[in-house]
Amino acid sequence: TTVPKFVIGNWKMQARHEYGLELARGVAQGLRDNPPPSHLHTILCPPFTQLAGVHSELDEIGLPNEQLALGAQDCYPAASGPFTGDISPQMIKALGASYVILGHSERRQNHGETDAVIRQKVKAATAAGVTPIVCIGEHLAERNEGRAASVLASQIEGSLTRGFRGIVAYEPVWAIGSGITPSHEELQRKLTLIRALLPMRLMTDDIRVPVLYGGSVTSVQAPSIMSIEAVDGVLVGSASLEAQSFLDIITAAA
Ligand code: G2H
Repeated sequence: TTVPKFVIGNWKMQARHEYGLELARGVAQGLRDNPPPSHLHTILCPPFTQLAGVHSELDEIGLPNEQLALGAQDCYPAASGPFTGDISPQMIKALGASYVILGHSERRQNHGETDAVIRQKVKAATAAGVTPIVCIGEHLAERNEGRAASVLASQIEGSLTRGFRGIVAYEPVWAIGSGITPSHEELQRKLTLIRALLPMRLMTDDIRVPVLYGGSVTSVQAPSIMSIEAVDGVLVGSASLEAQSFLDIITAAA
C-alpha cells in the first residue's frame, strides 16, 4: 500500500481576508483541474477568521475532504468555558475544520506555550475529533551544542499524548522563514531519529504516524525533501500564500 503524503499550508497571520478566499479557490480549482494521486492529502490552515469563508469556497468546488481539508492554527485546550478570546476545537470543527496545528514554534515563543500546554491541546483536539498536527524542532544554539536529539525527545515525550494519533511536523526553528533548509543527510538523520522516538508515545510499533518537514519549503526544494524515505510531507508557510507555488509543491510531493 502507498504511504499517505501530506502538503499543509500554514497561512499564519498573512493573508488579507478577501485574498485568503481567493487563494483557497485557486488551490481548490488547481486540484480539481489537475488531481494528484489519492494518497496525497492537502490541508489549508487559514486564521480563525477565515475558516468559515474558506470552508464555503472549498464547498463550492466540492472536492472530497480526503483530498482537500481545512485546519486551524491553534485551539484552546477545553471544549467551552469562560475563556475570553479563545477558540475551542469544537468551534473549529463546527466551521468545517478537521485538523489543527499545535505547538508551532511561533506559539511556543510568542505565547509561552510549553510542552504540557500543547499536550492538553492535543488531548482536547483529539476528544473533539480534530486531528492534531504537532510541531517540534530545536533552536539553532541547541543544534550547534549537539542537543537536538535530546530536545526532540523531550518535546515528543512532553507534547504528545499517550496513544497519540495525529501528524508530527519537524520544524527546526533555524529553518523557519529563513530561506535555509537542512541538508538531505541532516533531514534524513533527524526524521529517522523522530520515527525511532515516536513509539514511546504512540504505544505501538505498528502504525506509521505521518512525519512532515517544515521550514522554508518552496517548490524548488520540495522534490528533494520528498525524496527522503522518512518524510511523509511538508508544512509550508510563505510558499503556501500563492496558489501556483503551493500547487507546484503539491505536484512535487505526489
Ligand atoms: C515554518 C513554515 C510553516 P515557512 O513555520 O509552518 O513557514 O515555510 O515560511 O518557513
